[in-house]
Amino acid sequence: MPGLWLILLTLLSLNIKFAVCSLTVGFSLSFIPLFFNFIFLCFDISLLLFFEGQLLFWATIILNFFFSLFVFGDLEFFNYFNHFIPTCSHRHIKELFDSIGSLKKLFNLLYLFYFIDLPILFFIFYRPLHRASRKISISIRKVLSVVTIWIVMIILIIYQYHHLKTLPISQRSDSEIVENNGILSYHALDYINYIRAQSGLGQTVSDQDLNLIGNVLREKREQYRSRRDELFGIARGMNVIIVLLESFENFNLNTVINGREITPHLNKLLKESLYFSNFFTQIGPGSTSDSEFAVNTSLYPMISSVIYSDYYKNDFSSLPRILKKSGYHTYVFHGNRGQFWNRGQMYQAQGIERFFSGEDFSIDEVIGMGLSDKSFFRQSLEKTGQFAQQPFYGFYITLSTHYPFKLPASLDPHLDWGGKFASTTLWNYFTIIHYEDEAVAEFLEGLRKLNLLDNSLIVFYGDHHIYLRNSAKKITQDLGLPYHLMIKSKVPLIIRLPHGKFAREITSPCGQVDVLPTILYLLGVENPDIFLGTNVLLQQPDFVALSRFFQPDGSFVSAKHLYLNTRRKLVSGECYTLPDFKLVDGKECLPEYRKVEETLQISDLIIRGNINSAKLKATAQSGKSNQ
Ligand code: GP9
Ligand code: MN
Repeated sequence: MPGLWLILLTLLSLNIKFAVCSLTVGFSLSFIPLFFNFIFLCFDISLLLFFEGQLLFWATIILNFFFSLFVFGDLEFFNYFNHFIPTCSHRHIKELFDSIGSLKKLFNLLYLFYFIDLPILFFIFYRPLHRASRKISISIRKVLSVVTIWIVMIILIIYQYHHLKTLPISQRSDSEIVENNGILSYHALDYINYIRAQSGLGQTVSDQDLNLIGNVLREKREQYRSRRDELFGIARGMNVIIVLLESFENFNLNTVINGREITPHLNKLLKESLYFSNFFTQIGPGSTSDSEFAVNTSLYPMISSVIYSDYYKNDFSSLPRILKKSGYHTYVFHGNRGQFWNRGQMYQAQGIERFFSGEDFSIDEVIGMGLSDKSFFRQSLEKTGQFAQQPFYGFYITLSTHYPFKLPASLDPHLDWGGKFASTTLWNYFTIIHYEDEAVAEFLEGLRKLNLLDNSLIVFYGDHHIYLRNSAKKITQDLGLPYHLMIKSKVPLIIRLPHGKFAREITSPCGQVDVLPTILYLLGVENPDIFLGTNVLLQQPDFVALSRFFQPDGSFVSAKHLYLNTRRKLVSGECYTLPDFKLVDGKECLPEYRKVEETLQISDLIIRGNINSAKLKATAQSGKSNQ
């Protein structure tokens, strides 16, 4: 009897923990998610019925501990990424830790609550159960009960998996799943999607969804083709040089501290470039790699997959592939090891002719995670001069400005004009950004010497903000910037046309998915097929979906609104009017929010279902012949 009590109390306490976890991060609770959580927990706990005595005691305590750890992990993860732990993350622990820097800053003592029942249960049940013999007991009654629970559970998962596909596309986000079906349903469905992706099964996309995808993509194409100005094809046939600036926030540019600029060279570059001053990061759990993905494919990074690892076998229509068709040679340069974010495999699948990774560089000067950017640029230019056949696409990924923002003593310029910022993390960051600014100037000078500066389209963009979650407010206050979450999602996008022609500032809000159509327009590509972004040179995007990993999914900026889906339920999310940042009723953002969710889910389906133009054409054809 004490054994059964222990099982029941464990079941109860775990249900409470999952419910509290949901509430803590802002989901509302209703009967169905609670019920689904209950069934999932019964499913796992049912196996304990076969144990008795000491064995039952220890098995229950251990199971309880692991589930508690799971809830705790979910909460910690949510705290940082606004999302519960996706299945894919176990393969990326190293990358995630490198990104965050340290988990210590996330820890909250209150979360020990999730373990409080363990000593209590231990204290109550240790004696009675320890005296009882330790054994495994199997009876027909127990087997029948367990099998029944498992059947109910399996039916429930299959039902949820299929039911989800019948919902309007805008209501299939992970947050809707957690809200409507509970945390454990989210994990189960995410696990199924992950296994399908890993086994190459992909996802079958219904004809109805395929038609919707086809229509949305057609609209995008028509929008792209409908307007032209003198910039169309201005860089036709030129080299395309893209520089990814690691952890580079937009607020570095034009910031003056005690009369000195942090980025004097980049500020000069802005004056001879198209400068997109309201450009947002849109990364997912794949961090830097996701920014590469968004820029090169104009699809949105996923919320629960590292695309570079899970979908590298897809036929993405990416910038290097498009350019390859017009005779371009394609190269990537990065000073870190080639397998980080599975880049080696992804690039191969993306038609990159040669990936120069850490293994190809002489690591003669180290900053933070690896090769210093000055040395990286110097060696990359040597390789470019030596190997690159023109026209070429070159993607250069920097590294030195990655957390922990520390220059080794030999390279530290000891900038003495920090004033009140001196010896703060922000000043360390600015110091390293100042270093990066010099590195960029040397790179541009190197391009000039190679005669590449004025026969290339040169793009600089930031991959994501710095992960200093709690100090963002202070930073912006100190800098005298109006504090807003918008600030920390903003990164630079700078496009230099030969001889600095057509330089101007473009203030429309835009994001990383908009880079591809914008570049293609400058290169004069007539008819790109799959892309979800907008050519920002001629049109203001309807919305910019903010990073799904750092803001709750569905958050966006548009010309009229900023919507932060902070409390999950749309009505309790924060809808601000722009440019005055006035908080208004969440419902005002509803129509745009639905459009954002629809686009994000379409992007997910394109990736999960490996939808390419051939597939879309085939559906359109079969649709016609069925009519
Ligand atoms: C690693 C570099 C940094 O190679 O691109 O990655 P991050 O941690 O920012 O994703
Ligand atoms: Mn990065």
